[in-house]
Amino acid sequence: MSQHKADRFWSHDMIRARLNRRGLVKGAAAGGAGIALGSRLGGYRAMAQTPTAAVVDPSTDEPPVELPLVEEKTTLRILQVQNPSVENYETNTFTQWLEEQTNVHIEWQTVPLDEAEAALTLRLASGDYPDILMDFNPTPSVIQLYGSQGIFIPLNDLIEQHGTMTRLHWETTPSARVASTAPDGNIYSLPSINDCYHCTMSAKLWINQEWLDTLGLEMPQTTEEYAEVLRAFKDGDPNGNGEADEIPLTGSGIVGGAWHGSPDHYFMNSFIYHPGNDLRLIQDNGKVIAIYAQEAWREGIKYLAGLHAEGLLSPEIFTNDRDQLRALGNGRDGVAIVGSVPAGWFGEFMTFTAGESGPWDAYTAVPPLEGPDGTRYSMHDTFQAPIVGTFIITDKCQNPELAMKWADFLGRVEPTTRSIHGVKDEDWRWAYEGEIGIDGEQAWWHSITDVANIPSQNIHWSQDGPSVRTAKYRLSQVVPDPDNITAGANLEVVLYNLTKERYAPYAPEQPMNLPPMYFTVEQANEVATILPQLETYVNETFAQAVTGQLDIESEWDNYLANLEAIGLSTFVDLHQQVLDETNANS
Ligand SMILES: [Ca+2]
Repeated sequence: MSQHKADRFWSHDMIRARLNRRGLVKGAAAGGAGIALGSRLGGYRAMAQTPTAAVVDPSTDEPPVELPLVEEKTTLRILQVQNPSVENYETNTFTQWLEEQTNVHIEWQTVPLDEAEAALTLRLASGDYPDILMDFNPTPSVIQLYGSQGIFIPLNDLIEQHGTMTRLHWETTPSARVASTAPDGNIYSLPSINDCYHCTMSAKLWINQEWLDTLGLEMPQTTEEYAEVLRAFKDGDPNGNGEADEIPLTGSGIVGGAWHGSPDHYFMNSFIYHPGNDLRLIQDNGKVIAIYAQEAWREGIKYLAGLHAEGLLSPEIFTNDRDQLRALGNGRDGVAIVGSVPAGWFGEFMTFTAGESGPWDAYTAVPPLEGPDGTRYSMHDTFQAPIVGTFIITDKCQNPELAMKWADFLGRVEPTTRSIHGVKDEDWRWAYEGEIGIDGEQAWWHSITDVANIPSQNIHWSQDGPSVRTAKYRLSQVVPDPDNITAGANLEVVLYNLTKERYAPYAPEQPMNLPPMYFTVEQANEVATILPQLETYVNETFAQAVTGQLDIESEWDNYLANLEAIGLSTFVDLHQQVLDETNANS
C-alpha cells in the first residue's frame, strides 16, 4: 500500500467517529442536560431525597457476576486515547472503584486524541503495543485489516464463554452485533453502545404550531397538505406584524450544516426511504440501492422544486450554515419568521437554553408526510447505537479471558453509570419506586449533579470504554417534574414523545440503513476514490434542480449517465459484496 493510498484508507474517519460520538446526542448531553440537577462545579449538591419508597436497583435483574474477576491482583495494559474530559486515568475515581471490584489493575498508556490515528498505525507497525486498545474506534476496514493479520484477536469464542452481558445487550441492540461482525464472521472488537432513541429517528421536520393555530390549520399529513400550509404561512401573516416577512420553509443543506438540515433527509422519505446520511445508500431485502439514482428521487426533487418555484422554500436552504439558520430561527425583534424547518432538534435552528422557555415552545414535529404514491417513511438508523471498535484485545494479551470478563463487566448497569455519571449516591442514585422515567415507565436512575457534562474532571471516564446505554437505560432516567413537560424543562421527554407518537409508526420494519462496511484495503481505496465525486455531483445537482437552475425532468438521463461515468455501478457493487458477506456471516 503506497503512502498516498494508506492516507486515504485511514482517512479521518477515526477522529470523526470520536467527534460524532460526542455529538451523537446533539445537545442532549450524556444523559439529558435538560434534566440534570445541581452542579458539581457550582458547589451545589442536591439534597438526597428522603427515601420514603423502596429503591429500584436495575442491577438485581442482571445475571450474577462473580467478583472479584480474579483471585490474585492481575495487571492488564491498555493503550488509551486520551479524552480531554478525563484528567488522569490512573488516579480517576472510577478506575479505583473498578479495580476494587475486579481485582484487575490497569497499566495505562495514553495517546492524545488528535494524534490517535497516527500513533496507532505507528505502534502496530513497530510491534510496540499492549494487551488492549481502547477508544481508538478505527474504521471497520482498519479493524478488518489488523484482524486478518492476527494483531486484533477474534472475540467470538470469548464472548460465547465469558460475555454474559455482551450477549444480552446484543439481543436488545442487534445492530451492535451486526456492526461488530466482519464479513469473515469474526468479531474483532467490542463497541460501546449509546442508543439514543430520538436520534435514531432524527430526520424530522419542525413547524410553528402557533402559526397553524392562528390560521386555523390542521397538522399536515400529506405532501399536498403541507404545500397548502406553506401557502397559508406565506400569505396569511401568521406572525401578525402586518408584513409578509414569513419564511415558510428553510433549512441548512450545505455540507457540515445543521443536523438533518438538508431537505432531502426528511422530504425524500415521502418518495423513497432516505437513510438520513449523505451516503444515501440503503438496503432493501438485501439489495443495495443508491436512492439518488431512482425515479422516486427525481419525483422528490420535482416536489421541492415546485415549493421553491412558488416562493415557499427559501433558496437560502442551500447556503445557510447552522449559525445562519439559528439566527433565522431566533426570529426578528421577538417575532418568529420561520414556518417550518428540517432538523434533528430545536437547537439546530434556534439558540436553545435548557431549563427555560423560549421560541422553541412554538414549534413541534411534523410526522412523515405521505407522498403522492403513498410512500411514508421515517428514517430509522439503528446503526447509530453501537460505536464500533471501542475495545480491542491484541495478540500481546496473555490473559484474553480476563480482558473479556473485564470488558463485559463494564457493560453492567452500575459500572456503566459510574463510568459516565460519576459516584453513586453523590452524582447519581437509583430511582425510588414510583419515580417516572423519560418513557413514562418506572425509572431506573436519577442524575443528581451534572458532572457528566463538565469539560474536565477526574471522577468518571466521560463515555470512554465499552459502556452500554441501551435505549431502555437512557429512557429510564428520572424526570424531575413529570407534570410539567416542556422542551426547556424536559427536552428528552419531548423528543421521546414526538418520536414515539409521530415517527416510530413509519419506521421500516427491517433496517434499511447499511451497517458499517468492512471493506478490504482494495475495496476501501476504490470507495474512497469514487465517493467524494459522487457526493459532490449529487449534492450540486440536487441544489440546482430544487432551486430551478436545471430541469431534473429533461436532465435525468444525462444525470444518470454522469453518475455512471463517475463509477456508480462499481460503488454500489462494492457495498453489495460486503453486505452479502455480512448478511451471510453475522
Ligand atoms: Ca408577518
